Amino acid sequence: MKILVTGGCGFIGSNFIHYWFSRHPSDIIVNLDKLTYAANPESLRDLDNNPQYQFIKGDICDEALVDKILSDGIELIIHFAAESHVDRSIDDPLLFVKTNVLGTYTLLNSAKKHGDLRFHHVSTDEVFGALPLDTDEKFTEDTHYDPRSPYSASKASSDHFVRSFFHTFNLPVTLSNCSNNYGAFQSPEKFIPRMITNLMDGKKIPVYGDGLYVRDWLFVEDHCSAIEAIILKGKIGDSYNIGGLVKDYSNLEVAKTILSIMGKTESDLEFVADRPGHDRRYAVSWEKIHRELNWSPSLSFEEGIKKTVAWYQENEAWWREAKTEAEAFYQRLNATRSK
Ligand code: NAD
Ligand code: TDX
Repeated sequence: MKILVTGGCGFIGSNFIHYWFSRHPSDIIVNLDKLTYAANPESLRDLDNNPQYQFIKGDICDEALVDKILSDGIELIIHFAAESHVDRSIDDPLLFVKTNVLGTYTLLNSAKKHGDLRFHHVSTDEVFGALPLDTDEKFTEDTHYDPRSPYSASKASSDHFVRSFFHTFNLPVTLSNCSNNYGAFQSPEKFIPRMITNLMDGKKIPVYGDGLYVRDWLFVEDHCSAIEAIILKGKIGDSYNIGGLVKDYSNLEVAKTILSIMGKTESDLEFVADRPGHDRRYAVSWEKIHRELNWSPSLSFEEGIKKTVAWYQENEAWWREAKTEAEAFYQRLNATRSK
């Protein structure tokens, strides 16, 4: 099978390409990536001499380029490319509209011209809004959309476009809405790698607000196996929620776990200004994908976080440059937040 992966030089896309080749080595993967600040081509350096792999630098909003790629035998699109950082969406919402909404539309429209092309859209649990802290409630596939940041609004809009192309034009689509991923190759601007790399640099962990925010942590390789299950066995037109093997951990608890693994103390925590519109709690029910496709997450948070800390400790060359860029962004952001 010949597959187009968009955003394959980002965190989840690069993990997915490694995962897919390990399981389907005779498939061909074409990776279309604009190489924004979030990309790191080093994540896929090991594929340089793999004849089954092709990299194309380009923008998913470039319709002529997408048309050309799709006309060359692509049978399946797995769409990861996006602006993905909530803090950046507060800083520059229009960029999120362009890439996440217009970019997804461009891919859909081009796919429609190429007949029976299968389209899998990778989305987020953030489209469902926020849950209160004091309930066991979880997001299901039937939860109403209630996006609250420019990032989640742009992803929600892209989800609606994907479904509209299924209902109106019979494009064979599937969607997945997953929780917060963590693991190797994640940009050091995101919370877990930011904590680890700050501590390695002798700096403190910046905890937004009271730190009592809850995320549903999903090990990235478990996310990849869930996408594989949807591609191989998912029902066309359906959405699947994907979550991790976790209880409700607050950001503060996650920070303390990392402090303990890295032999640090709570004096290395620093409470900083909160994110505007900060969603309080996410929790995802993965009951449907378990029941229908026999998928479950495999790694506990305790195991996954130890593996992740070890990976960042062993791969400083991978993250160093991106760390400098990320902290320059945060310095600029902090100046606006403390006002
Ligand atoms: P990322 O920010 O690490 O990577 C995004 C990649 O997309 C980068 O390589 C970037 O260069 C590329 N890209 C951006 N704009 C592009 C454009 N216009 N054209 C082509 N390529 C472009 O993102 P990620 O964390 O790997 O997330 C991948 C997908 O998963 C996104 O759609 C995101 O919304 C979704 N998601 C992520 C998480 C998470 O925890 N990271 C959770 C739920 C859903
Ligand atoms: O320095 C920090 N301090 C802090 O307390 C950072 C960067 C974050 N946080 C908090 C904010 C969130 O409550 O940690 C939590 C996680 O933050 P992020 O890593 O920025 O992730 P989040 O905003 O939850 O979104 C992520 O998961 C859903 C991804 O970035 C999205 O792409 C995905 O859709």
